[in-house]
Amino acid sequence: MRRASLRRAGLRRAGRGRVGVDGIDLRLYLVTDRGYMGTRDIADVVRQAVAGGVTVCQLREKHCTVAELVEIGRRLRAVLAPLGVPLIINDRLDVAQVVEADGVHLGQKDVPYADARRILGPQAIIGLSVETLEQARQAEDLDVDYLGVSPIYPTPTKTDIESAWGLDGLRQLREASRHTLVAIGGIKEENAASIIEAGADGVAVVSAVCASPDPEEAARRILCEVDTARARRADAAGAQDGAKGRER
Ligand code: TZP
Ligand code: MG
Repeated sequence: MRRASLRRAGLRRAGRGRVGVDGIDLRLYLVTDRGYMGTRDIADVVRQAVAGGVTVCQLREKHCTVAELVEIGRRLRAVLAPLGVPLIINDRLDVAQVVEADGVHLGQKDVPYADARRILGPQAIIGLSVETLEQARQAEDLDVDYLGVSPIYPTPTKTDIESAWGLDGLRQLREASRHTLVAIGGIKEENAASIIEAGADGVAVVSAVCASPDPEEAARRILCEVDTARARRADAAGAQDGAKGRER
């Protein structure tokens, strides 16, 4: 599904600093919540957020029927596919299939990863939430496209959580996991850079963009923080490699 969507877009987003496997750009991952959007239409908010630089979008509407998810999913796909921005569906493989989304995001209590991969196929983007190091260790054997590090900080957007990773937990996870890490939970412009510095490859946001009166500007500012921190990290890694080279 993913390749088809990129083909439809007719572009590969060259030069945007892709993150993740197989060309998926996971730097700024928008997760929807209409509860934050007031009377605004979800497709308009998503369109604006993408104009600000959102690189991937997950449809996550906990209070919708399946029929509503399909209807919204189709509309979001029509917005996102021409722009080459992948659409991921939270939890539900059936909705992902019906709307021809690019993939699905799974929690620990959803359909097991192996079944999702078997059903959706090798091209699908499949992400998995991890809440503990133990879950991350189990995910080492899985060919997931990314791990959702959930949550970094406690957040009113999702309250059924037992603990939060914090920056120290994220650093530990970075050491322990081979996967691309997308951090989520309490992330906003002010703390995005510190989360990248602690080892995340990208950040996922709900309220920081969905509740903003200007989703485009909100996304732009967060992406700027992410890119600046990623560039700093790359420079630091380059300097370290250079020092090692001189030692030899
Ligand atoms: N999973 C872990 S935290 C979270 C989800 C869906 C919600 C994050 O919301 P916000 O508003 O970006 O803190
Ligand atoms: Mg779930």
